[in-house]
Amino acid sequence: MDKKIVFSAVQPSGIPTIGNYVGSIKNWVNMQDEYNCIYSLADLHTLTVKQIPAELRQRSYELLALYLAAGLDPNKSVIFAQSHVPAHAELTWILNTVTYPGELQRMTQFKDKSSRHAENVNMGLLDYPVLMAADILLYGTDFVPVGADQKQHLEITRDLAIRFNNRYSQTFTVPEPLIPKVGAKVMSLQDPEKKMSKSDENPNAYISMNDSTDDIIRKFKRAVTDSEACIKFDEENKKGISNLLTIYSLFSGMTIPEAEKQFEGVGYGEFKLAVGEQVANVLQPITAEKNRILSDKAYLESVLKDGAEKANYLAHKMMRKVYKKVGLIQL
Ligand code: AQP
Repeated sequence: MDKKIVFSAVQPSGIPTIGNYVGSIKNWVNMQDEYNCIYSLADLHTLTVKQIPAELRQRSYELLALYLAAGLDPNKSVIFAQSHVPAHAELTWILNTVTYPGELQRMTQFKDKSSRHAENVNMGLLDYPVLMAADILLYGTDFVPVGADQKQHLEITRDLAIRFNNRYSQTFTVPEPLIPKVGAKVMSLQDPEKKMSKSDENPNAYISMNDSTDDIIRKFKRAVTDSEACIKFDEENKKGISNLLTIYSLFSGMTIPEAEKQFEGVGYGEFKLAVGEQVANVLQPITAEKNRILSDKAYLESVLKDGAEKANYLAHKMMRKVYKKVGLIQL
């Protein structure tokens, strides 16, 4: 039987956080043998928020180096930049013709980002989910490993696929999200009501995949918790501590009950230090490997070139089918 297809992407909108890592990239690595995996740098999506061009370019190399350091293998998976495959923008246009503005205006991310970037509420920000739907549908994707924040965008992707198929006959596979049971939503260290985001204005709110051991430990020491002095998982009443327990469990391989047991009777200060040290121990070799790969631009560009070739081949095939279905002349 043919392997199922997996697609996912991260935006080079900042240095990825441990949220991006455990919510998505880490899980991608384990899927490479079982599935045909296609992993992208969502650089076109990143333009929906104002960027400094030179920084965006550098962060794109950084993100690619991180993919490789984390264990993505260009011999097993297609790894490419979205902007190197014009079909992503082409399919977005076609899907726009079956999308209603009201359904985009209702998206939580759109509401959140337009309030955070009130000076730049652009069409791209509104259309973000349609470009994401195009990313996914172009490759006949079966599964999309993402964090919980992207669930709503996956739902609209499914709606658009079904709507297009109903109007023009069966064309797109309707994809399923794969959301991890633990780590689907790592919360901010400064406001545990909010998810951890790489573009947060306050660098103490997130642990980036570039942070030094000292930074990591300092940020965990400052993490907002509560005054109860009891290390117990309770997402309703103890959001900060529950978030730290989740992070500890993800980086130590322990279950949450095992971690609770380990820290029974321990003070918050000691607990936060242990979480920081554990995270730093896991990140340190990945960061070192990322920096090593990053110094070899020629290698990074060869990976992108090879990935773009493979992705363009697949995407072009789908676009021919789509253009035919909607009634455009094929030459
Ligand atoms: N806090 C999180 N916990 C678990 N998973 C997360 N993801 C993001 N934040 C968390 C997952 O990471 C993948 C890539 O996300 P993205 O770069 O496409 O955009 P995003 O979801 O908007 O992530 P950020 O970090 O919040 O970026 P900015 O700050 O630029 O908006 C997705 O699978 C996402 O679910």
